Amino acid sequence: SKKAFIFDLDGVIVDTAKYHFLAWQKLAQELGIEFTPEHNEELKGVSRVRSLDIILELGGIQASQEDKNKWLIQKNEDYLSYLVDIDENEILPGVLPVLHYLKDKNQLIALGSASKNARPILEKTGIINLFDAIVDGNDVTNAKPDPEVFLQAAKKLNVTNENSIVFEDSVAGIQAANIANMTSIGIGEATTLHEAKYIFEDFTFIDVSFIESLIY
Ligand code: B16
Ligand code: MG
Repeated sequence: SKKAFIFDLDGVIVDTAKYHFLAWQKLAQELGIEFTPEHNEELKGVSRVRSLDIILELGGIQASQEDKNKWLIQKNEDYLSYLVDIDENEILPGVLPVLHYLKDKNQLIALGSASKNARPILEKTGIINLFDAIVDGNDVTNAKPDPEVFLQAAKKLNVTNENSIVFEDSVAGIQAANIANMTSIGIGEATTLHEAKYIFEDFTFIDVSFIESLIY
C-alpha cells in the first residue's frame, strides 16, 4: 500500500533554526531586547508573525502594525542573506537515505512546513524533486497545532490521514499530527516530544526495518 510520508522542514530536514536565530537576534538587539538561544526554542515551528509578537512581548514593547510589518521584512531579508550559500550539506544527517529509501519503495513524500521560504530551501539543497507535494506557510491560514498543513498535504497526495506519517521536531507539530489521526514521529528530545507515537534523536537512529514497519 502507498503511505504518505510528510516531513516538516526546519529541525527535521535542515537546521535553519540557527539562521532564524541570528536574524531575530539582530532585530531584537536593534530594539534593545535580550534574545537568547533559549528564547529561540520557543520560536521553532511558530509562524513569522507570531515569532515577532513573542519577541516584542519579551521586551514589553507595543508596536504599530506599520513598524511590525517593517521589522518582519527586515528579519526575512536578513534571514535570506544566510541562505544565499546553502547547498546539500545543509541537509541533516540520515535524512537523505530515508528520502531515497521511500522513493525506492514507491512511497509518497510531502513537505508540511510553516515556512514561507520552504521552496527555495528545497531547491538549494537539491531535494525538491523528491517531493510529490509541498504545503508551506504560503498555503495555510492556521498554524500548528492546527492540523491544516498536514491535512492539505495528505489531501494533495490522495492518502487518508490514517495512512499518513508525520516527521516533526516541534511539540505543536506533533500535536497537529495527532489531532489529524496521523502517525506522529518526533525528531529530537524524548522529554520534549513525549506526545509523539515514536521519537528519535535524529534520522541516523531510524533504520530500514522501522521504515518498513510503517509501510506494511
Ligand atoms: P519563515 P518549520 C518554521 O519552519 C520554523 O521552525 C519557524 O522558526 C519559522 O518562524 C517558521 O517556519 C516560518 O518561517 O519566516 O521562513 O516563513 O519547522 O515549520 O519547517
Ligand atoms: Mg520544525
